[in-house]
Amino acid sequence: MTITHVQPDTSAEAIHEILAGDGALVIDDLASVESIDAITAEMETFVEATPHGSDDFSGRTTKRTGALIARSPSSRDLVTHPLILDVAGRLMHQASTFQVHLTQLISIGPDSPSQSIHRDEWAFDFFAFPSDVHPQCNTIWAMTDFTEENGATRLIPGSQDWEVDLGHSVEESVPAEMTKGSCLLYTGKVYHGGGANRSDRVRTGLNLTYCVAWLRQEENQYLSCPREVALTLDDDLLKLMGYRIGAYALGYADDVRDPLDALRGTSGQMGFGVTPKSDGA
Ligand SMILES: O=C(O)CCC(=O)C(=O)O
Ligand SMILES: [Fe+2]
Repeated sequence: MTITHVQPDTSAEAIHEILAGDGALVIDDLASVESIDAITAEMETFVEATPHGSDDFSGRTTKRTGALIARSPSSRDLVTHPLILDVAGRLMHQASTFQVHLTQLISIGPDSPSQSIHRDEWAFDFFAFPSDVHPQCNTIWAMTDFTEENGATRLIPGSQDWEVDLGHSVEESVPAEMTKGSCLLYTGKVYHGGGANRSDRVRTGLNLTYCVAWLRQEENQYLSCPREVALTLDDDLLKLMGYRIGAYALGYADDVRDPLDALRGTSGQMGFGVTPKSDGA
C-alpha cells in the first residue's frame, strides 16, 4: 500500500483516474520553493498570533491559520492552480459548480501526537453521500518537507469505499512523504489524519480544499476576506470563493442580484437556470 507520486506535467485526466481509484496521490514539486517561501513570509505574523488547537482533533500543539486569500496574495495562485481546478472539476463532476471550502495553514509542532484517522466529508454532519458522489476535493501543499518523522499526513489509499468507522488506527495508514512545494491531493472520502511530529521542527502544510457549490463552506469566505480586499480580487477568484450562483438559485443577493453586483454595489438582475448536467446529476 503506497501513495502514488506523479510529475507536474501529468494530465488532469490521468491524475483524476488515480485520485478516484486510490483516494489520494502526490504531485511532486508542483509549486516553486520561491512561491512557498513567499506565502510563508506573508503568513508569518498571522501564524505567530494563532493559538494552538483546543481539542485533540484540532491538535493541542497544532496551529490552524486561515483566511489565506485575504492574508497571502501569493497563495491565490495555488488556490486557482489550473491543474488542481481541472482535477477538482472532474472529481465533483455531478455538480454544476464548485467553490473554495477552506484555506488553512496547518502547523504541527514538535511532540504532537497523531490526529485520529477520519474522513473530511464527515464535516457535513456525517451525511452518507453515495460512494460515487464526491462533495469535496482536497489538497495539502507541503510548506516544509513532509517526512514520516515530522508528521507527514497519513492516509489509507483505497479506503474511500469503506464503511463508516471512527476506529481506524494510525498503523493502517502510510505517510505522504513529499518535498516542499509538492501537493497531496485527496478526496473527502479517503481515511487520513495528520501524522505525529517526532522531530524538533514544525511541519507546515497548506490545506486548500474545494466543495460542491450546493454545500456550506467550512471556512466562511465572506467573513474571512474583508470586503475591501474582496473588491481588489478578480472575478474568477471571487466566483471560486462563492460570489456566484451555485447550482440553480443558490447564493443570490436581495432582489435576485448577482453576488458580484452586490459586492460592488452595482445593479442588475441575474437569471436563474443552470442547465442540468448531461450525466443526469
Ligand atoms: O495536517 C495534516 O496533515 C492533515 C490534517 C487533517 O486531515 C485535518 O485537520 O482534517
Ligand atoms: Fe482531514
